[in-house]
Amino acid sequence: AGRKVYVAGSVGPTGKSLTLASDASDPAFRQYGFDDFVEAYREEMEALVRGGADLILLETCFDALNAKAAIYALDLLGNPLPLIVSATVSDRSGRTLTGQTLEAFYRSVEHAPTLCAFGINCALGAGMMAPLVSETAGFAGHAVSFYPNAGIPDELGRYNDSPDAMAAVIRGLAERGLLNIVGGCCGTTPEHIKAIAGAVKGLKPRRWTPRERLTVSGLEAFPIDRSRNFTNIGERTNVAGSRKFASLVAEDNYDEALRIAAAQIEGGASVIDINMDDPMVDSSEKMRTFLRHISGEPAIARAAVMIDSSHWDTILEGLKNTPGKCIVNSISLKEGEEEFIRKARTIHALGGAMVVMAFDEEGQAVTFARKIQICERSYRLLTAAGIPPLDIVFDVNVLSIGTGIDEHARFGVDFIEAVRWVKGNLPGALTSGGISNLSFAFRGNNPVREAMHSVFLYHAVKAGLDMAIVNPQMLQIYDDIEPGLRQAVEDVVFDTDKDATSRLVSLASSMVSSGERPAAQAVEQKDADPEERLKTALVKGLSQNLKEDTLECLEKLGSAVAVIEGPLMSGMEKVGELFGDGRMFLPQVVKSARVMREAVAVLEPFMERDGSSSDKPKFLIATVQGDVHDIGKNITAIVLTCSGFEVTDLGVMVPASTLLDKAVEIGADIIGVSGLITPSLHRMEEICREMSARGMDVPLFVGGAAASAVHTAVKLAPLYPNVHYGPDASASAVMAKRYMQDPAGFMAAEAAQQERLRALRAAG
Ligand code: THG
Repeated sequence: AGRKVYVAGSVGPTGKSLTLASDASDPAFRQYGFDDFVEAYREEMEALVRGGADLILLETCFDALNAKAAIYALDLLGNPLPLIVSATVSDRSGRTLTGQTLEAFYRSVEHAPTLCAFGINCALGAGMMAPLVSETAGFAGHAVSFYPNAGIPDELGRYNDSPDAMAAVIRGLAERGLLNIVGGCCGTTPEHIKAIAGAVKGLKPRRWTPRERLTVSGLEAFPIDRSRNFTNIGERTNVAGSRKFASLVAEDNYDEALRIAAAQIEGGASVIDINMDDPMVDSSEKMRTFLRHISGEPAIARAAVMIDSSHWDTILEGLKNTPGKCIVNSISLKEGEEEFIRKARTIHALGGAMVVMAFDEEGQAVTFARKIQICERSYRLLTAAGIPPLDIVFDVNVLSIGTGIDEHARFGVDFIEAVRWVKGNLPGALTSGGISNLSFAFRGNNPVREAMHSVFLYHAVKAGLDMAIVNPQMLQIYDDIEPGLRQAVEDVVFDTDKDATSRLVSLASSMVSSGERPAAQAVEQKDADPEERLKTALVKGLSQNLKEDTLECLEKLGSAVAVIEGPLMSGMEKVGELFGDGRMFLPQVVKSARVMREAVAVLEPFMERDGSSSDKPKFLIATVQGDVHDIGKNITAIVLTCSGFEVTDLGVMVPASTLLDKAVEIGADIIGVSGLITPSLHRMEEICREMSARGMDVPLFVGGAAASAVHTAVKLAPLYPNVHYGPDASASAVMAKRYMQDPAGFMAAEAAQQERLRALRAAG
């Protein structure tokens, strides 16, 4: 028609997540790894390129780690085509399914060399997504795309946003200059696209500016912005820097190890340095396992990660298991230019920023002159190799001072001056340093070490230091340091005179070592009664005092069942409520379910043992045929198990006949099926028909995003009377309990409720 039309090769998110654990009891297990995804995406994209696509559209992304694998696959193909990355949000929190904010997600993918646009698709319909578009336009250093679905499917699986309604929302956004590319996703028709195209005709596209700073991310984005003070990188999750962390990792005690990470973040760290380089352990395996555990801990996963290792394989393992924008620590010219550039390119292709140490073929730079010479050379090589200056973080080596050795006297001041030089001469590059190295000479004397760190950091930040690896518990406010000590430290840092060190040493020996200050306390809730404490633990996903609180509830309430049905169920109900409101997001829900499981494990020995486990009611669960979504189903299975059911999980894409045969075989008391996509509603109808045909009377619970109370009442119940809608995992567990206690009462109440819905529906 005389128009230029481009064809995008669509690459989907797949039905699997690299970030979320598929088995909540084994947070480090993944069915597939990063390399499997890279291989699958490479094959798919290569075919699209060969087939003549003009660009690649990586769409409906719900997991940034999946997206990073796709971006890396495109890189392996030589980045032959422009790329659009389109994320999707899964609930009203406005986050991806894995819990990332849209900006955190964008920071994970903005490194893609041929990225030409970033945006959102699918999801909640144009109206509910409009605020997310304006949010995206606020941070994206690329063009912004937006192609929503025609609203959320209604109870009968229909998309109801009209072409005009959609076009009006999109026009409103385009008029505000927020959009570059528009279109329609699920449920839109040629009429919708026509209306949208007409509505934006003649409007000016959004203008954008390339990024000006490094922004790292975990579940949230953290700009490295000196106007907001330096970025605090927690040092305690380092096996080489903490005996305690080292022994926890060696024992695979990840619960406690995670607590150390959490304490860093509570103490102010927005990035945590993770180092597993213990010669006695497999550091790649530990890196992978620890990072995967972090993915299941929203309070820790919110922070960004610094992957600290001197083993290249461990660095790669770290990059392949980090959903956010991370920083690799470190590379250097130690092994020559070729290795240096090769590693830098790979880190960049995998989405990491990188710490570059002031090392070269000759060794570590200790003088000001050598530090700046190596940084200058590194910068030149890296930028020529296509590494963005904003992803380069120079570390000009914090070395120990106050050692009494003359050659060490200028180490402090040379670091500070080299930082100033880098910031003044290497545009865009950032600076970092490991502050605790400074005070090794005063090991065992924490008050002096704290004062040294605080004074040094104060001056280094003034000179331009962007970030520092610190122990947040060993920092003081500069002005609060006792003036005599502060002066003595300052004299050593700036090497004011020959006697500076001996003055500090004699001051130090007159001070009593105080030992490490206690770590930040877990939420204090001593006053609350034990039920309240248990409920809070569940809602917040905290397991610190879980055992004590559970046992106290047991004593107070008299039986394990009373504890499960009381505080634990009411906690799960609260979780369901918060999730429904968008005030909690999925990884937090999984965390809560895990706490529930732990609490039940504590109660298990106290459960009436007068029968075997076969006395437990049997719940058969599956995702329906044609649907691969199982996250909600898995949570439901966990919650049910924790509520005393024996759960048989048939997995995903389960045909009606397989499901019902199994139900008969095991004598299921309840069957539960789940589905996220609209066609799953038809599969549920089919199951109902089949159950009637077989003359079954087992209750069928339906759930998942596709299901609804109205669809169940209007479409399913006429096919099979004993079908019930479960709005979420905790509600389903509560319903299952109610049914088991009083089947007739439950069914009567449900039937009345469904009748009301049908009457309302019939009345329009
Ligand atoms: N630059 C970069 N990375 C680094 C460093 C750096 N990573 C490692 C290190 N230096 C920064 N991390 C630490 C961690 C702990 C300590 C010092 C630096 C430390 N540990 C105590 C000690 O050894 O006395 C505590 C020991 C314990 O608790 O067992 O001081 O410079 N890029």
